Amino acid sequence: MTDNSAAETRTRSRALTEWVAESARLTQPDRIVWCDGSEAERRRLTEEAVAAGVLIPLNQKQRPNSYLHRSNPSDVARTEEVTFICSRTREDAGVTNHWMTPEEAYAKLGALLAGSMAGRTMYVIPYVMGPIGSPFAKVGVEITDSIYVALSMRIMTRMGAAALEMLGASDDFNRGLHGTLDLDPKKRFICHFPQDNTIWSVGSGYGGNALLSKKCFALRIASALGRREGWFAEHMLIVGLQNPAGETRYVAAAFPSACGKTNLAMLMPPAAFKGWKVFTVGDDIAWLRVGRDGGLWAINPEAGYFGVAPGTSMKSNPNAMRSIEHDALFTNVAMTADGDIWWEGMDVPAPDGLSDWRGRPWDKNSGEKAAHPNSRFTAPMTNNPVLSPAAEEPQGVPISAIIFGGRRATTMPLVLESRDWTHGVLMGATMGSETTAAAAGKVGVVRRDPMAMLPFCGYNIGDYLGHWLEMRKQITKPPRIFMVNWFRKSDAGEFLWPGYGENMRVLKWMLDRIHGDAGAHETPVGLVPEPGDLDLEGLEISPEQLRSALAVNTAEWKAEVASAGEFFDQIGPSLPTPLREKHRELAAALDGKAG
Ligand code: OXD
Ligand code: MN
Repeated sequence: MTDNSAAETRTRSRALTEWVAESARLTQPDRIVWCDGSEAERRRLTEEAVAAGVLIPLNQKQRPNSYLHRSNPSDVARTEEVTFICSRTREDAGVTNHWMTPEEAYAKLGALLAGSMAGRTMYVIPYVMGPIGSPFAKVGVEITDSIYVALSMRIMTRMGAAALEMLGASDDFNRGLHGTLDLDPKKRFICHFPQDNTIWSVGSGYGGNALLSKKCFALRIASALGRREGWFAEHMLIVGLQNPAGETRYVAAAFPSACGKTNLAMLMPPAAFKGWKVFTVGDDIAWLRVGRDGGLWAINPEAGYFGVAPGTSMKSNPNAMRSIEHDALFTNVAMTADGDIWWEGMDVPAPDGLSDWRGRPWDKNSGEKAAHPNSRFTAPMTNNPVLSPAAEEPQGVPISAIIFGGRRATTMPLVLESRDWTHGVLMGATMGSETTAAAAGKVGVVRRDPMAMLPFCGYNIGDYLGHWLEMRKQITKPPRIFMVNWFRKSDAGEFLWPGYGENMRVLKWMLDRIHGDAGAHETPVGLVPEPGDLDLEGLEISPEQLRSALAVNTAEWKAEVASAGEFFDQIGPSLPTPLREKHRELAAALDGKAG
């Protein structure tokens, strides 16, 4: 076994050196490479990945430094069925998580990992989540035998020497061990040990399963750390909205996977919104803490975007398209004959000679998609032309509003304002959304997805909701909480609201509710704008269509509240009493009885 011990000796953390040695004893790699995050290293690893067929160079004139990766066709999305929270008791994991005892998980995955890196290279990837030096930031180290993971982690995190520097001699870092094995789905397990700040993931190379910084650390483990330490780790984008007077307000918004978080985070305001600017702080994950002013402050712990490719176009998200012009990795998209990328919804017709996501010649008439529906781009946030100057701000940005949103064809109005914090938490807790291709399984089924955290909460969901209520005691200046739905459809099955950049109109209404004098009317389920309360300048939408988008239909809501009640029953005794009570009040209000 060889290693580049020059980098290793740069760490002063004995705990890290010992853990790497222990992992190597278990997995038996031929070589150990400590990643330093340098440009020279990126070039070297990229050359190796190309030589091994893991990366395919794209047309370097059209897309400099950009590469395509084709995954194993059985490994294209997160696999929630084999994702486990290995807390000490089943109760600690709660009913929404799969649970395995820590002993069983370590033994089972240990047996799979034993000797699994023989003939392979082990990459040791130290990384920081959050701006370096920020009081929010945390160090993780991922050990992996995947060169694709190593190169992706360089884009998605602040990786390398700076992380070792921040760690110093400390033993306080997340330990993520990832083994690709032979990608047999039967040997695929993603196990989280919150009490040990540890993740073991085997049998998958897919981003959400294998880039352990992202869903595994920054959400599942971090949510459990946040509960212990008094902060939140959330599945939220963070966006700054600057008005023509130059004032910037920030909102954080939780949506389930593949529901347009990246689009909202990079939104282009409509032409009529002269002087407005939008800045991206983050597109997927927010870590939020209570500031000295009693408000909530947020950072984006990541340094790059792992966005859903299909549907991304110059029309839907020009800033994302610019973010992937160079230095980007693409996974499972289609490739054109001249070595560029293509996917459905790119708004350019499919050229002749396309290879599909598996590398086969694509037949337009086959009825099959050329790009996988969960194909992705990975790009550094510094590529984003509207990256917020505050993205590196160690104290984060102050949050004026929290938004929850699902993908719902019916029931949920375009926007709904909560009456108070507990009502807002109830909205988030009972949020429903149709499933998407981001996770393996059936697409389009409505499931309850509290705060868009159903697949990402690292502990008992009832305790998680309790943490949201409990934190209110410290948040003396709470952000206002809203619910949105960009996806409501007419009886004829057409979207009622144009979405994308036009969503700015809804965001502006929220800011005007908080800081100005925008109107709203009371409904049993919350406050809703009248059509005239929204700034509709330059938007062609019929009054009936807008009324349908904003409508609160009592029959639909009774069914919604009943379904949310069933979900609350499943959570059982850990569900906080104030949420049960609020839910009962809501049901009574819909029945026309005083709450
Ligand atoms: C993601 C997801 O990749 O939510 O961000 O699945
Ligand atoms: Mn996500």
